[in-house]
Amino acid sequence: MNAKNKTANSARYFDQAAETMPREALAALQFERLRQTLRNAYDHVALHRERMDAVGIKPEDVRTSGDLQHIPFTFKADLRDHYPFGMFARPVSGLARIHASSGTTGKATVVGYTGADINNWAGLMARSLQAAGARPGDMVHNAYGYGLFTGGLGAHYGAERLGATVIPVSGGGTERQIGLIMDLKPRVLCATPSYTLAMAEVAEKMGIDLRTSSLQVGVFGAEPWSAAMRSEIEERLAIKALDIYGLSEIMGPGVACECTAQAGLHGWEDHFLFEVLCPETQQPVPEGNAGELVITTLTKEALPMLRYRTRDITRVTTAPCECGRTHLRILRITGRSDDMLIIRGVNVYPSQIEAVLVGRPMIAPHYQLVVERNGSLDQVTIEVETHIGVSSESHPLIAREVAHYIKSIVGISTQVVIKLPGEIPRSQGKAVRVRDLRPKE
Ligand code: DLL
Repeated sequence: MNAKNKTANSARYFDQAAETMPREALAALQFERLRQTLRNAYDHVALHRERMDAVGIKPEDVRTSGDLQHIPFTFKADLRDHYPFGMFARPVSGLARIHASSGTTGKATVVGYTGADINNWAGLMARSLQAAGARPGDMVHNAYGYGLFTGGLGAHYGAERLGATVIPVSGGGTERQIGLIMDLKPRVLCATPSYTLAMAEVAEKMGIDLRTSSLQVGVFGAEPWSAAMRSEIEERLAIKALDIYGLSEIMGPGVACECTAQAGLHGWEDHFLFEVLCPETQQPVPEGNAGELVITTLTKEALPMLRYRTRDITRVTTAPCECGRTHLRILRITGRSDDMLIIRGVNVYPSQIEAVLVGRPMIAPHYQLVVERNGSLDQVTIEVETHIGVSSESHPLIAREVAHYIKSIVGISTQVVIKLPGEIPRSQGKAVRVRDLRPKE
C-alpha cells in the first residue's frame, strides 16, 4: 500500500453520541444550555444584565427558541469598551488562561477561560481534527502561532486530547519547518492556508518536493481561502486540505470544522448556537442564503457570549451530511463584512478575486489588492506575481487576461500590476491581502 493512501485508523468520530445526536435532541440540549448561559451572563456580567433589562427580558423569559431573537446582540466593540476583563463572568484569579486577538483596528480584545472552558475547547478541537481525518497515534505538525493567538495552543491541546503527538513548531523559521517535516514525518499539518503555500515555495527552493513527504492531511483556517486555493494546496503537497473555523471571542479554532466529505464545516451545535442574519435588517435569512454569522456560546463559563456579531459572511445548511454527523454545515466563510469592498456599486470580497487568480497559468498564488480612492470612486489594483521563468515579454498579456477574467467573473474593472517572483510579501500566519490606501473617514 502506498504511504499516501493508508489511513492510520478507521475510527470516524471523536464523540459519536454528541456528533450524531438527532437534531431534535440537539435542539433540546441547546435550549437547556442557552438558559444556563443566559443565567450565567445575567448574573455575572453587568453589560449583559443592563442590555437585557433595557429590553425587559430575564433569562427565565426565554421559553422557546423563537425567544432568542429578543436577546440583545454583543459586538467586538463591547469587548474593547470593557477592556480588559469587564465582560468576564468569573473572577480573573480563578481563570486557567487568557488569550487576546491582535487588534489591527484599535485595542486588543482579551478573552478568558476557566479550566472547564479549556477542557471543552480541547475536546472540540480533538473532535474537529478527527472529523478532518486526524487519528490517535498521528503526529501533528502545528505551525499555527503559539502565544496570545488562539491557533497554536488551541490546536495543540486538541491534538493531545485526540491522542496524537504534537510538534509545537509555531509560525516562521520556514526552512527549519520543512526539515522537521522531512525528518519527523508528521501525517497532519495545522497552519494557515497562506503560510502553507509559503512553506511549499520554500521547500521547492530547497529542492524538496513536499508531495513526497509523509503529510496526508492539512487542517487550515484562521483566514478566508477559496476553493481554488484548496486545489492548489492539495496539488502542491499531495494532501487532503480541510477547512477549520473559529474566533477568539467565541473560543478559538474548533468552533466548526470540515469532515472528509469537504462539503462545509460542521458547526458544533452542542456548544454553540448559530444564526445567519441579514446584516442590515438583523432578521434571519432563509437557510442556504448568505448573511452574517451570529454565535451564542452554550457552555462557556468565563466569557459567555450572547448573539455575538462575528461580521463573517456565510451560508449554512442543516441537510444531512454523508459522514453521519448531524450538526449544521457552514458553507465556507466568504470573508468579513469589514473586508468587503464596494467597487462602483459592486460588493466584492478579496476571496472572490482569489478564486479567479489562483491556479491561472503563469501566475503564482500570491496576491495583494490595493484599494485607493479616485475622486469619489474606489479603485482596485491587483498585484499578482509571475512564476519563476515567465518572461517579462508576457507580462502585458497576463495583465490583460487577469483583468478580463476578473471583469467577466467578479464584475469589476481593475488595474493589474505584474510583480516578479518573490515580490509579494509572504505570510507567516494570517495573510494581509488588502492594502487600503483610502483616506480614513
Ligand atoms: O483565527 C482562530 C483560528 C485559529 C481559527 C486557527 C482557525 C484556525 P481570530 O484571530 O480571533 O481567531 O480570528 C477570527 O478569522 O472571525 C474569521 O474572520 C477569520 N477566520 C477564522 N477561520 C476562518 C476560516 C482565529 N476557516 C477571524 N475561513 C474570524 C475564513 C476564517 N475565515
